[in-house]
Amino acid sequence: MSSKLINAFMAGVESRNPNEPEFHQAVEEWAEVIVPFVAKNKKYQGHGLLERMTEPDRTFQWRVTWTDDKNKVHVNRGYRVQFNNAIGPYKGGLRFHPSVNLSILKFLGFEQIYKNSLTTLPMGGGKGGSDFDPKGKSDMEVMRFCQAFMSEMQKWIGQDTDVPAGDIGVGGREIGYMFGQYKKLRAEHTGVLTGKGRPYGGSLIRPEATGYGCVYFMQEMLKTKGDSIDGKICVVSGSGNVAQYTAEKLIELGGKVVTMSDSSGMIYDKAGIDAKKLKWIMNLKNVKRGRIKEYADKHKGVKYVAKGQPWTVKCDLAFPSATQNEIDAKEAKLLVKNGCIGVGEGANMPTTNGGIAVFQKAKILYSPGKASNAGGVATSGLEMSQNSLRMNWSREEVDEKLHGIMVSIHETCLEHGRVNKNYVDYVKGANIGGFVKVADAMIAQGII
Ligand code: NDP
Ligand code: 2IT
Repeated sequence: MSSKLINAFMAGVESRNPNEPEFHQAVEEWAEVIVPFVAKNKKYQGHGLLERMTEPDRTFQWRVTWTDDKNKVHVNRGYRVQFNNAIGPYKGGLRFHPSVNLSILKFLGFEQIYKNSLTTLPMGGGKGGSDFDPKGKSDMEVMRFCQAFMSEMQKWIGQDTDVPAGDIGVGGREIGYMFGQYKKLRAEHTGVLTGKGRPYGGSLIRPEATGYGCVYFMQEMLKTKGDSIDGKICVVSGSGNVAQYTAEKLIELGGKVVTMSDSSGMIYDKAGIDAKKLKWIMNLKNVKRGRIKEYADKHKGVKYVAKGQPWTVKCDLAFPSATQNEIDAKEAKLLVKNGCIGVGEGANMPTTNGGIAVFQKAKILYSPGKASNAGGVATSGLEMSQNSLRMNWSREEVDEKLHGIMVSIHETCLEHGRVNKNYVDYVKGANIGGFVKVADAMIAQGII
């Protein structure tokens, strides 16, 4: 019965949104839990909730024209998907990557609705970005692109309307340039973006938050088994913002991080990437904007595998922290076979639905990104609070709040996802936990 309802619902989503495979995938993972949940709960029937929840409130697409250092004219596409503002202003990152298209931004915006709901803070869901590739561009080229992008986007965002932040290819540098352009055009200094630099309204711990939060969530999952991070061999993918701070917190808690990667390949450091080596990586990636291969050239006993992924390496814990669909069923099976007991998703949708099924069948600790990587947007919410209060909180205060939020998300997952004494279905827990608040708000606000 359930599978008939799910298939009928998915057929509708697919026919209304042709050629959007990533969006279909994200909705399917959610629908497998939510369609049966709604079938059992009369309260959520008869409001067209699921159809409304899978249709963005509105989507903007525009031309971004900019000139490079040689005065050559370039044209890119800009997007902002304002998906759902039932519980607060639209909130979610901007991704600058050549692969960006509407399907990818709709999947990200859709997941953001439920992630933001799980944080306990009043934030709706949105996402945006561009097919612009910041790699290999000078600072001035990135600045001109960001200014051109914001010149158009500023029409639709605002501190009480829609508050973008970073994602792949958008970090402190890009947020700074976009904030400057917004401020110039609107003549207002407000918290319209998060992930800002500290001197102009940014929050301490925001750069660290996604990675730290993901590790805090893994700590909670391990606690349900009476276990901890200490002594665990950890594989991390990616070497950007999320990967770096995931590695930092793991090392601090006694984990041994043996891999990192980028889109060209992966490094395997059997001795472990310690705090000093991680600092070197942070300088390589954030200041020099180099490639992870250079780590293997510089450090002894390190293997570099071109096009390689960390999932072939024997580990206790895996932290996919690069991009979507990094782990499919084959890779998930390999991780399980090699003894992996926990997977914490720092990235958004890094595991395919086939891969998730493998983890669930093996009954290992597996949490979807919408729960485990929510620390980033949660701390963005804390940045918004500080901006509204016109105050700055200390590092300790923000970190404590972030930690408390991750513990609370975990509790929500237990409340809705506990199957028996020994097993928690975090996919079920996160999806239902995120859904109820948004659904209740939508029902209360009428058919709009
Ligand atoms: P960054 O741009 O800082 O880093 C991205 C990393 O992933 C880089 O190492 C990059 O390698 C690698 N990568 C990107 N695309 C691909 C690809 N197609 N194949 C292989 N590797 C790839 O981004 P973030 O660290 O911010 O984001 C990483 C993930 O975390 C994303 O899924 C993002 O949506 C998610 N996330 C981010 C949050 C945040 O606060 N920043 C919050 C929650 C989730 P290369 O340099 O070669 O491109
Ligand atoms: O996917 C995400 O949660 C983010 N990229 C962070 C969004 C935000 O608004 O901080």
